[in-house]
Amino acid sequence: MANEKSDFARTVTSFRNFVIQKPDSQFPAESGRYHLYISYASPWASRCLAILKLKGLDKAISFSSVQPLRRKTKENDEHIGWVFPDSDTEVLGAERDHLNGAKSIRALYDIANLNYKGKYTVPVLWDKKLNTIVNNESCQILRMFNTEFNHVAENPSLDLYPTNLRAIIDETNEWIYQFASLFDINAGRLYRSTKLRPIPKFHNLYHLKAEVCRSSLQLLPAFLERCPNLKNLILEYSVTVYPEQMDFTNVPRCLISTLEYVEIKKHMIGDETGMKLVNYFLENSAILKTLTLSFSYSSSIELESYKKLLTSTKLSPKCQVIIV
Ligand SMILES: N[C@@H](CCC(=O)N[C@@H](CS)C(=O)NCC(=O)O)C(=O)O
Repeated sequence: MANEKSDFARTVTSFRNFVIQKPDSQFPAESGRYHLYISYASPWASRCLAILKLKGLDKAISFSSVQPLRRKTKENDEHIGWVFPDSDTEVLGAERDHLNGAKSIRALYDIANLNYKGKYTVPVLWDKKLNTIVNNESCQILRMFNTEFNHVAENPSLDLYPTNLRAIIDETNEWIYQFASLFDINAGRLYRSTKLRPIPKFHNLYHLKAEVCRSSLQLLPAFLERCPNLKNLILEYSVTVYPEQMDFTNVPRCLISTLEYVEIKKHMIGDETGMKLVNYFLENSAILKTLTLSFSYSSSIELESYKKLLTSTKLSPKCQVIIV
């Protein structure tokens, strides 16, 4: 047995317990026992709320949201994180923490484990009985909501993780994590990961708004190839790539058969990449109806060169170029 003095406090970086439908388990699936803390500004937390609603678990599992903007969580350090408002009326959709009286999500993690050393993230699935965090990983919370609360769900037969689709759901989920970390952590990761594994196919993706950076711009044709039904594309970019680094010889299927609207929002002055991108869409999109270009800043010379596009050759004869 470990000696109390030498036994060091292990650091905790995540909570990965499972609610299961067994009355004698540590976290049994009981109605009214669990609370989901979310932020409407978090996609990970919002997907848990979506499943809670779709399964009809509103009466069985309560939920509340923090304020949408993160703020300082303690006087004596610089940490910025999710905070609760001081009243239920000051921020639309956000409420005070009626369960624990916490001022921040960080304070909830402190209640659950003072040795916690990870990030203070949402979603958090909270056990009101044991006063602790059950799980803070959205993907696992989704699985619990899908299967473990069916005896109290209004839509118990709705299976959002059916056996025949599990492989593709898991693959897409994995990819979305990598894609999200492109913006959060490291742009190179997505680029590398697409070299290791194929990009999943997004059959039902009709509208896409993407902020592109250096490596994701290089990946654009390969990504569009996996969106066979894309109709509407908005691209916003604020970095420039050497035009010769962009290989736009590949023409994805959506350009030939479904893409009707493209909008390019550009925040750079005098870069050739933007022009190359615009030409790529004009020369290769067979049924394009409108290509809109908007600039944050632009020189008059540059604007003139873009205006030439109004009369240049387009694959789609009906395509209108709009410069705003
Ligand atoms: N693996 C987690 C990621 C959750 C996550 O990163 N949440 C973000 C909001 S989208 C967060 O709460 N970040 C707080 C912070 O970084 O301080 C999940 O999917 O549940």
